[in-house]
Amino acid sequence: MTNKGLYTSFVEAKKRGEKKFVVLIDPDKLSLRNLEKTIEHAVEAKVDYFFIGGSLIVNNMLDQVLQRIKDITPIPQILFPGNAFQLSYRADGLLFLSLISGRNAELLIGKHVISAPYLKMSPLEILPTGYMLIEGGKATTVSYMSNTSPIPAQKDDIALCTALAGEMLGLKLMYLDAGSGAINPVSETMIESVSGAINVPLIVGGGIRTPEKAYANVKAGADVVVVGNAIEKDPKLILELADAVHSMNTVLKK
Ligand code: 1GP
Repeated sequence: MTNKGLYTSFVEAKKRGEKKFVVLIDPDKLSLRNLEKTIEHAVEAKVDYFFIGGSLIVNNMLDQVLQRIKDITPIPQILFPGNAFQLSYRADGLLFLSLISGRNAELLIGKHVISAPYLKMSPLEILPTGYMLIEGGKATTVSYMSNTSPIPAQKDDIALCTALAGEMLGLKLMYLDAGSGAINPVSETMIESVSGAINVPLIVGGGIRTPEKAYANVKAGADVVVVGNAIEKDPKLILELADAVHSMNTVLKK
């Protein structure tokens, strides 16, 4: 459980108003050929972090994917685990997720108790994260697997109070997620409400497909934008999405 400076990098960027773009890689969904292309575009686009994870991970690609990325680029790799088995010392950090939008005790604290001793010995930087599932227009794997209901899409006030409570409990990052492949991504009004209420960095993902939406999210207050699905379909999109998020940084410098 070492300090690799990942959390500091999120906080320092937030202080400077600098926005970060993350490529989410689900080792289940990606072919090795697509992985190479994805890494190539990510390096070119100056992507800030990789999140690596999926709800299931039924193949044995996790270590291979982590190693392959490491061989090519120093862009930090953060595990975004769908369950307690998705751990690897090859990554740099781990989002230690507490599913605070749900009421499943196992995903609020139960699984964490089981994995804590292992993580304590690991070289991973642990990033305590309040994970909030927001209704995104279709049933998601996370919702089904976690046996929890998402926060209704229009209930900005519930999202705000949940994030506030998560921050008061000491969680260091907040993640608003409409779920992978969501039809409706998290709304800008919800992002604005939540980001205005908390001090910790805010991550937003789920169903983001266009540079316009990525830009609208950072403008509304997201500190970090995550895209997975759209990039799996078209790795070239990484460049436009990263540019859209990072263009906010140029605006701020002026
Ligand atoms: C899902 O936030 C991520 O957990 C990314 O979602 O795959 O829809 O981009 P997409």
